Amino acid sequence: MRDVLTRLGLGTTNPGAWAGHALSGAHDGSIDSVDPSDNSVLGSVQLATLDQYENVVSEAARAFKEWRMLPAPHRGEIVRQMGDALRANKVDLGALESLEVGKIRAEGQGEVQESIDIADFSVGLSRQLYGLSMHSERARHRMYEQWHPLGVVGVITAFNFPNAVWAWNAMIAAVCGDTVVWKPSLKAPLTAIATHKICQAVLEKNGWNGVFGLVIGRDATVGEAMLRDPRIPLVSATGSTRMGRHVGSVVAQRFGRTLLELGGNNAIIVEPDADLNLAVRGITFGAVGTAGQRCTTTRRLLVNRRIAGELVPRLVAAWKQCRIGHPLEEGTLVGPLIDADAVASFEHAVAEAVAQGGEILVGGRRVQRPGNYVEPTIIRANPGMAVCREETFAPILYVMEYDTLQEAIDIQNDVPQGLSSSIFTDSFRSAETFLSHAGSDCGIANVNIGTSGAEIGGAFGGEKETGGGRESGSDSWKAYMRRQTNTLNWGTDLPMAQGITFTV
Ligand code: UN1
Repeated sequence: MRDVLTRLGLGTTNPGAWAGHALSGAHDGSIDSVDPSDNSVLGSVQLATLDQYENVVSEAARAFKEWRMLPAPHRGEIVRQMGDALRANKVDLGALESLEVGKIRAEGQGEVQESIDIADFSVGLSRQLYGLSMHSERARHRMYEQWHPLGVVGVITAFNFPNAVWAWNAMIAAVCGDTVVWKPSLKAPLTAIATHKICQAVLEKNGWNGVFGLVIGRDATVGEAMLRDPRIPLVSATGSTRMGRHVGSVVAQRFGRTLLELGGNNAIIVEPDADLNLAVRGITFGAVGTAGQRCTTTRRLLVNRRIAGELVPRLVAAWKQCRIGHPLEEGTLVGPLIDADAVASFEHAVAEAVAQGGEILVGGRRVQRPGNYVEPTIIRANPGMAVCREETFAPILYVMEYDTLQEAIDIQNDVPQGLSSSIFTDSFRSAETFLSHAGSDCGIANVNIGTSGAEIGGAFGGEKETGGGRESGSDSWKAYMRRQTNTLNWGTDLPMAQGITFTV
């Protein structure tokens, strides 16, 4: 199973700083990459020093000056080749994710597919970085806007999407003319190194170095340096709300930009007219998929009281059928949590829920086997319970009953987070109410689809404590560029705007 490590060029000890090429020499200690299915060590990574961080960012800043001059469609052509390189390595990279973060095989490969998709999207985008043109109020004047590359983009990623979330940022940043320095989670360093090497090989073949850099290091050293670095005009960060609050305030002090994708507390509303076959499947994948470790995971189920007696037992039965096992084993639907801390958070949340009046309907315990396995869990809850307002990165679904759609929408919106949301209904009126400005307050709102598994073509992100950023599709590329408004006078007079006369 572990031959993928060799095939992807990973050794037992791996350098943690890359400015295109590996930066060897001094290091700030090392960390182990640990297989969460049995807590054995997959390999170790030498952590980057501040000096190495300096080198990576200087390389990225140097490369930016040249990369931005390459026409965007030519940058897109290189990104197209990266998409092909990821295609060629999809099976191995997906398996590496299974080993390093515990995703089941289909989800590991699904994540790499997201990276391939965003590469394809970015290739098209490279010919479409459109600005508007406006009618000037002055005669013989032309006014328009253009989008220029921004500079070095810092990308901070979480363990749970150790490949695709980088790609959402890096592929788009690359066609926009930016260079990228990536600081991945210390819980998924090997996936980052393998991904970097695959894309770097493409850049090198095309004669480029320093366009993508990788710094695997401690938050307190290289992380803080990145936040305070005036050479990095944009920091795009995925992680907890606590982390995002820090990133946002530090970067704002230097008037840098942030793109934040933070915690979610996503709910599915099920109306009495819903197709329950769809609902059961959507809720199960949403809550149990990735062992509840997606930011888009379904954490709350709001079910109309009239159908709760039918839907909830069906979910309990489905939960019992979800096979827990090694992520690469055929038939496994639930792999391990990332580490022992995650298991402790799961147990803490379950205990809190019970103490606050919740009732466990299925699951609730860790699984007695090596590794960090827990049982997918359903807890009957009520919206007043404090634990239901928090994001616990584990497969726990809180079920609450409601009487009217308005009540359900109010409960759904009454949490600090605002990432994803769904309604299952066959009523046009209920669906439109949910999607209206008086409905879901989330960045993503779906009908008859679960909360997770968004396509890359749409803008991805959420409101409130989710951070307000939008990544991946639609016009998210604008975050990676700076807008310049240009007004040109092709006349023989100098009229002022607003009708002002000012003659000397
Ligand atoms: C995340 O968990 O940080 O919509 C990203 C989804 C995936 C991305 C999740 N496309 O579930």
